[in-house]
Amino acid sequence: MSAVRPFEPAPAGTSLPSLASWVADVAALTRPDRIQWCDGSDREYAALIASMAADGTLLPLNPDTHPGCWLHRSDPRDVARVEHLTFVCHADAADAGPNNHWMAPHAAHAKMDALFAGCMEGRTLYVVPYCMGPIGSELARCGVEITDSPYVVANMRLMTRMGADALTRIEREGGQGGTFVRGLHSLGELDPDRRFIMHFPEELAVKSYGSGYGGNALLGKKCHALRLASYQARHEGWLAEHMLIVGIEDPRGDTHYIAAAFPSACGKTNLAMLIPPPAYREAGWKVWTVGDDICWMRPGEDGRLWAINPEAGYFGVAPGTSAASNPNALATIQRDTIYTNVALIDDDQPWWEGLDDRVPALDWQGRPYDPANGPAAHPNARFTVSARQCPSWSPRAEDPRGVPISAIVFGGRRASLVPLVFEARDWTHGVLIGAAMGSETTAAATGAVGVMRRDPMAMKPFCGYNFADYFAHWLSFDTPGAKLPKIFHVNWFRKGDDGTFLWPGFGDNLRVLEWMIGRVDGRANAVETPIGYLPTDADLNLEGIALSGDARATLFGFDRAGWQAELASIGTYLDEYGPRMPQGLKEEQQWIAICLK
Ligand code: GTP
Ligand code: SPV
Ligand code: MN
Repeated sequence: MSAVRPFEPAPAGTSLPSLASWVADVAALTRPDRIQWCDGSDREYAALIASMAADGTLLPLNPDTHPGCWLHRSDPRDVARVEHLTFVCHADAADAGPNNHWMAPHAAHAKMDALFAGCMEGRTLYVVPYCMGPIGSELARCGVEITDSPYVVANMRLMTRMGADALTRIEREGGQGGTFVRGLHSLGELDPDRRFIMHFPEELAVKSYGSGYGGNALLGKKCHALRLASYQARHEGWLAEHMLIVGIEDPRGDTHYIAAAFPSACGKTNLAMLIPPPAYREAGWKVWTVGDDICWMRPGEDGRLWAINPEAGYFGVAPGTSAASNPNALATIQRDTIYTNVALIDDDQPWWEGLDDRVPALDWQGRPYDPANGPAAHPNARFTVSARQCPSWSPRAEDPRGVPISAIVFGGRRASLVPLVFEARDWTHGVLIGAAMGSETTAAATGAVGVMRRDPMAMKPFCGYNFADYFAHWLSFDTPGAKLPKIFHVNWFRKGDDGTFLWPGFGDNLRVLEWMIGRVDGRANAVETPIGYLPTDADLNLEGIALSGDARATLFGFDRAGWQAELASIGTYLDEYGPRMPQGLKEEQQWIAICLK
């Protein structure tokens, strides 16, 4: 690596007094050696990368195969979100709900400020202004992250609209009495015992200490765009959701936009970048990626829900990404990508389980690869990359109005019971289907993997307030003028007796989306059951895929006894929220339970 070139930061400071005084207060507490206001320029990014390459934070990857790509090895104790250390600090504990860890705001501030005291000595304090959503969009919201991690700054540059334009918007809105989210982050000592992610929804603030990883540290993502935004959205009449947004263009040239909520590491990035099966491609089907993780949507004047992707990049799961499963993602990450915790081939190419059958030389910790140490890449190894590099990137991702949503899809990892796809009878039923979502846990958060838990709307780790109030907010969209999307539930992860997935998934998921669009347009058939409308295997185009009779029966079947037990379990879950749970949702659950008798 060449020597670090000296870099002159952009003229420091801001014309917004509230921002200037917050930065000054944080600097007085954390005592950094220097302060750098980030402008988001290429030059600034290049200088950050060069300094991290010089100190070993980033390792160069093979420049012939992966130009502009870098590897970061995180602290081995810091590899995923930490739900047990994540708190939502409302003044009233009941507002956080049983779905969140809670701490009183004054106690949380005191705890965090003690950790932050002097923590940036010898370090640079970076001020990172960012915008979530297209800069000119009324749906977009801004924030400022203060961090002492150059890795976080570089990732924020890829994941958000970061820099001078965002600062200009923050200053303009601030001058008119507007607010911005204040996120304070420090790597601290990367000690799991001194690690907390604290949210203060009523103050639009986040304090995160002791982790440099993903959703713990890139505060625009889960902390702002989901936990704080969901709370803001409730008060302002919109929705902030853990959903991908994908446009499906049919051979006539009509595009339907679909938003889908799957829990972490359950297939959002893959569905958002789907490549149609060959026969669909030849017929003229196209897929457009608007977003792969987060969706902000609100009712438009026409009564439909209009959605933006607040992010500008992907922080995607590497393991499992291959030329067969997700060629669009693989093409996206050939250049200008930061890889975290992947393995290396002997010529410094990145590698992970499921990529291909080459043999890795070094594992994610930089040790010579030995299968006895576990997988070569960490199961939550990730890539960070600008969304625009994706071959299926939709230019509508920059549309300040967003895109109109035709269908909302919920889904989880369910080895048993739950069929491939079914449709809600109406909005209230759809909200119940979302509220009742279950899924097996994944490596995206620390803790046991493969444990079935309720993960309503894929928001269990991300809803910034009481789920009972959140479900009530969802129900409130069903107003007389509303033209709401149809709601569906999918399960790509149903297993057969031999433990293998019954459904081929990935590109073939388009067959299921085609049926949904047919339902939205009133063309496709379904059978009514107590759990909703189910297609038969004849209602989907299954041409060209091998599915045994048993697999068909399981994927399109309806197990009455199994669902009776499931509805009882859903009822118990809703009751955990006490009288705050909307009556309409409980009545819906009780009605379905009766129909199943
Ligand atoms: P987060 O970024 O954590 O929110 O995850 P995500 O929801 O975007 O999940 P992603 O698309 O990255 O998929 C996670 C894992 O699920 C990868 O290992 C994929 O290969 C696998 N996967 C995705 N879609 C399918 C599918 O249709 N079928 C099967 N069997 N596996 C899938
Ligand atoms: C998730 O866990 O849902 C992610 C990755 O998208 S992280 O940014 O770490 O939250
Ligand atoms: Mn996610």
